[in-house]
Amino acid sequence: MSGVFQRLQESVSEVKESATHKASEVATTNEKILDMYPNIVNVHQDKTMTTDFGIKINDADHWLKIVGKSGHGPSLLEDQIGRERIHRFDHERIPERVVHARGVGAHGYFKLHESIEGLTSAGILTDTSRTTPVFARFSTVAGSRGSADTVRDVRGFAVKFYTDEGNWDIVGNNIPVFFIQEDFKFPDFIHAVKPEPHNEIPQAQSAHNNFWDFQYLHPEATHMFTWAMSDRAIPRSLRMMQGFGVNTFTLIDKDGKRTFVKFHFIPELGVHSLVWDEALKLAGQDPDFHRRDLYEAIEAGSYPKWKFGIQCIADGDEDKFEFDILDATKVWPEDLIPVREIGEFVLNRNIDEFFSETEQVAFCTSHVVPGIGFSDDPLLQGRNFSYQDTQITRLGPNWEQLPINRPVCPVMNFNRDGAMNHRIHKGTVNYWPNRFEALPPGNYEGGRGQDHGAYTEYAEKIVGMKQRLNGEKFKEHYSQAQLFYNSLAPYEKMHVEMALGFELDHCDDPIVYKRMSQRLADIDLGLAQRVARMVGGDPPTETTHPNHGKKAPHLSQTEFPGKHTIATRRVAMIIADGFDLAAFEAVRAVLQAQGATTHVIAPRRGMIFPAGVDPESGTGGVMSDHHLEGQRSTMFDAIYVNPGVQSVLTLRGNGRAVHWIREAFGHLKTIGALDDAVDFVQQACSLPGVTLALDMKSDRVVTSYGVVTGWNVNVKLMPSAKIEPSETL
Ligand code: HDD
Repeated sequence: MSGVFQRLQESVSEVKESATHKASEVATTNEKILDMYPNIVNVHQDKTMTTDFGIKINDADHWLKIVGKSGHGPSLLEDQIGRERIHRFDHERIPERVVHARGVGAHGYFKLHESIEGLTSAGILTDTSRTTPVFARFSTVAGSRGSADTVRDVRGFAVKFYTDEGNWDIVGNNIPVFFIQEDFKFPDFIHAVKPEPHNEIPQAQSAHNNFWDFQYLHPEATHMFTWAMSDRAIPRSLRMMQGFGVNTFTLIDKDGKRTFVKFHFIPELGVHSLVWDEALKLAGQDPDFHRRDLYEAIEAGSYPKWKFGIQCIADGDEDKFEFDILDATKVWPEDLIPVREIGEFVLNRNIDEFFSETEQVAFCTSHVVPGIGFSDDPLLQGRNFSYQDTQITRLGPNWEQLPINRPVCPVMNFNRDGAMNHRIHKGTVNYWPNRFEALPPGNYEGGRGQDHGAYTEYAEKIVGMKQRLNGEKFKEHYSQAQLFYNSLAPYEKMHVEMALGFELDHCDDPIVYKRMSQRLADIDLGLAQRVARMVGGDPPTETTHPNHGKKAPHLSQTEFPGKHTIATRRVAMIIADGFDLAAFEAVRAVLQAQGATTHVIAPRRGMIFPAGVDPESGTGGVMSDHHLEGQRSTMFDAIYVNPGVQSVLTLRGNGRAVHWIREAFGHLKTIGALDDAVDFVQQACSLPGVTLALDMKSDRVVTSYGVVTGWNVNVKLMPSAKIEPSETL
């Protein structure tokens, strides 16, 4: 036995070593990663294949058969090794999440910069010396697990904080409001947005009759669908989205005082979006665009970072606002209730295995730690019920024991058994109270009450009638939809209009698009008229809810430009044989020095020879990463066309090269060019009605950062890090 024991010990330390052999892995190992070590199996080191019950296998390729003369023969059911393989495979799938099925996750940490001791007793929000491990999962909502990343949809933004006092989950979105006010309507809402029941069409899209029928029949959804039609629903990167807890929670201080709170994550890189045409194309060209982007950024050490902020309303002030602060279809405008930034959240480690981490991670809004509580927000109340329940279907009753879900602090209670229980409880009793406990019931060691660090509900006296209704202010649905629309930049408004035009065009039932054309008048009459004309609705001439004309800061994403940086942006450098090597190397050095990733694109993949180098020599060239047909401009933030007489001549005659430039121009991307390539770029972009203002000299290099959000505007390329949308066409 001692030999077996020794082998086990060795294998644990082997795993520890191998799992940390990369410097980046050592640097990013935290308490949660260490907690998961005993479960990590290193497939590349364990060369001996065994069955699940541990015996070594002598042939991992063939079923046991009775082999006749010809080498054929029936397979034998007695082959327990073969049976195990196939049976195990037959049961690999678990139900995908009923919503948010497609997602991607990563590990990281949370660091508090400013204690909010006056508001909460939560250790994670008061102890600035702590670094708390986190796991985040970003997702789309409507699509299946295999759907595309860049669809128009809300993005889930779920963060699990493994605190010293237990797990705290913020299960938020990248949009601060929601479609419905009560969880009661959630099943109807999700049925309406998912593919239609008779033919399961369309996948991962809201552009269909049922979704818009639901939107019309639920005026409370108006604010949220305006956000969902904005650029927020087509993010450039998951690293460039805001996160919102959406629901109203509470903070409870050590004396039991309560404060209403909303949680915010603000990305260091700013909020940026794709343009719709790009998003559509990317869905086919690279369905994993966002997943890949996150993975690559973390691998490259460009760790995505968000500031963590709170908005607070004191207990007693909740009725001072036009809106109900517990209504999840309303924002708390930041000019009224500013966001206080108190910490940061960083993702610095990729997962080791998708299924066991990203697929098995499970969040619950009801998972809060002492010092954080709920509110009577009816949507939150229902969510608190739903998440725990859905995890039982998806993962089984012991889902909280799974490595990715278990807390890093001790767990002790008398919950027992159930499928796939992994804990082995030592002791002769499994009930409470029991004869071994010295303390009277309710005073289990550690005890109750804040003094012992236990979770204590806020004591609130409630007197009321049992009824199915919400507060009066829940009945107002259009004021904040107007506020949001009014606060957008002109091109953002245009995008909302185009998005509505696209979506309603996909509805073929006139009841749906005609009614919706009327509803839009409750946001803005002009918007409703323009959309109605596009989609075949009857342009409304009046509205019962005229636009109040008010605006609020921080609703437009242009308010969140983030760090003005080219870092982590993808730049395609286009060359062909005969290119100017000196220019190429100079530009590449500048781009890389600023943290951009450069990708060489040429008519073929392989060595591309600069001017003056004989291709026959087979050396002295630059290896291209891709050929022009293998990738598309949509996959890059900017393109740069390198000079060189022969190179430019070749590219001019290459339809795909011209398409790259035109498409990038149409998507308002930075296009850099030098010398003779400038003329080529200008000509390629001289589409009817479009003029390209290129302000570049050969001695200056464009180092602008990637995408601006806009459509049909002229782009002026500046030699400095700046892009200016000029007049709209
Ligand atoms: Fe939900 C998953 C966010 C309302 C029921 N939700 C889920 C996820 C996110 C959100 C990010 C994915 C978590 C993950 O990555 O595993 N949901 C929200 C937000 C809402 C919201 C921001 C509004 C404020 N959700 C909501 C309601 C209900 C649910 C009203 C039901 C009453 N949500 C679920 C669920 C899911 C879920 C069915 C599916 C998978 C899961 O929980 O773990 O329980």
